Amino acid sequence: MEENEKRLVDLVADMDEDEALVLAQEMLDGGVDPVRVLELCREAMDIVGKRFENGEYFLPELILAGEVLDQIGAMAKPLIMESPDKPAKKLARVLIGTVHGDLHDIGKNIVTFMLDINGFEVKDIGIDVPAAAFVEEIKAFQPQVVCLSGFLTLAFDSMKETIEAIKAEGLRDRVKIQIGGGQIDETIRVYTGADGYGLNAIDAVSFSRTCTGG
Ligand code: B12
Repeated sequence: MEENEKRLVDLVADMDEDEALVLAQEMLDGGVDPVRVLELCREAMDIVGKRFENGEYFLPELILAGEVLDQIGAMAKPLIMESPDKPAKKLARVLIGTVHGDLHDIGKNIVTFMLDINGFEVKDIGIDVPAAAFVEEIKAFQPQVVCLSGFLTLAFDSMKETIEAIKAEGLRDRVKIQIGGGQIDETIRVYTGADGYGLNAIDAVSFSRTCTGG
């Protein structure tokens, strides 16, 4: 990792909001890939999470970290949108939401944004979404892909319930389901009954492309 990259991770993790924003802007102005800048922020969030687990940080720090990330996201997103390989027409419909019991949405918002600029028609139904709401939206919006996001461990059960509800309504064969956020792996994918899992927004785009031939 380059020196500036490491400094950005440290500044965000150390809650040095003003300096973090200045450095992020400098890096973006200097031509650093905005997707890379967002990835560095995600790494910083892992450090924030560990400090929270260890009792060094508390809820206010989690909230502040989320705000810093939102602000850096707002700087980076317009630059990602200028990218020349952006497809002109919408490819397929993707429904996305954070499952019930879970309020984390920064990662979901990045995934939504990346799907959108990569040509998918994305409907984001927010946070703490009950299984029944996913079912209704599948009926109304008719997506080819459903993305379930969740960061908490308890989200795994909500994802499983959501997929079971989709199955119970006879809609399971109509959609490909991908899960993401937090500590998700193949074991969790099997547990929840999803078709795939992803670790970042790029995985979400690749999965949706593969599923829809886009
Ligand atoms: C910011 C934050 C918050 C903010 C959230 C603000 C918001 N608007 O989202 C606030 C303060 C609200 C919060 C609250 C809580 N939090 Co919190 N939070 C975090 C923190 C520090 C960062 C999360 C984040 O935004 N990361 C950055 C984004 C960009 O990354 P991401 O979410 O992983 O998303 C990427 C990928 O996962 C992926 N992705 C995401 N969704 C999807 C979907 C699909 C389909 C795909 C393919 C990919 C994908 O792509 C994204 C972009 O690359 C994490 C620690 C950490 N390790 O990150 C703890 C963390 C998630 N929180 C935690 C906890 C415990 C809580 C609280 C219970 C605290 C409390 N005592 O109240 C509450 C729970 C509230 C609730 N019911 O949800 C724990 C969870 C532990 C667990 N295993 O369950 C963590 C891990 C901290 C820790 N180590 O203890 N939190």
